[in-house]
Amino acid sequence: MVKPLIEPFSLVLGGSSGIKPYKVRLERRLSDLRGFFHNRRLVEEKLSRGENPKVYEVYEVPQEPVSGHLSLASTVIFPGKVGDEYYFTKGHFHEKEDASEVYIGLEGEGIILMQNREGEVRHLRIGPNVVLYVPPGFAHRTVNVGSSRLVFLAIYPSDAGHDYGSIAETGFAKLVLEREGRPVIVDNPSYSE
Ligand code: M6P
Ligand code: ZN
Repeated sequence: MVKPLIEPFSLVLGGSSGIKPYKVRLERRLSDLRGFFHNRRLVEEKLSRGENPKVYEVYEVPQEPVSGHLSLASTVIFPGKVGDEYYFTKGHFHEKEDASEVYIGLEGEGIILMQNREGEVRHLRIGPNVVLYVPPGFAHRTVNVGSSRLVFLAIYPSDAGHDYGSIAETGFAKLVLEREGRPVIVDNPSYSE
């Protein structure tokens, strides 16, 4: 018999952190997302005025990065935009190409952009009671398209790894922008394959 590495545990959903208790808290501000929003000039202008708003927070319950374990994380994306582009997470591929991920919507309204290595994009809505499957091979970015916090729980293999480099280099092929008060998905003019 293999000796279990850790004891079973449970978490409670809800509250300001989305899950409780959590182990690690990360925050991403506008300055951490330099180069990610399509209007880079506007980002630099805001930063030079001393505006560096918090875009999202991640509350993690990570496990050892070994096969068989699952890590848990809730993400809170604040409402906001840079120009007409809604706040979003950086987005990443998994370093382990066969690692998938499940998202469970807790609060607010969002769109998950998913893009494979061929640059094909899929998108799905997330919100309370939505369970969403990100298959292996798709980079994933979450966009808050509502006027309140977007909160969701993510469950993923703890050895999945985050590859941010590919997305930082090429961007996503689609942008989620506000047009007449509603989100629209448009081609990213600066996407490079
Ligand atoms: C979800 C999961 C996490 C991820 C977080 C923020 O909770 O996918 O693994 O870290 O969103 O997304 P990103 O790492 O792309 O900034
Ligand atoms: Zn992931």
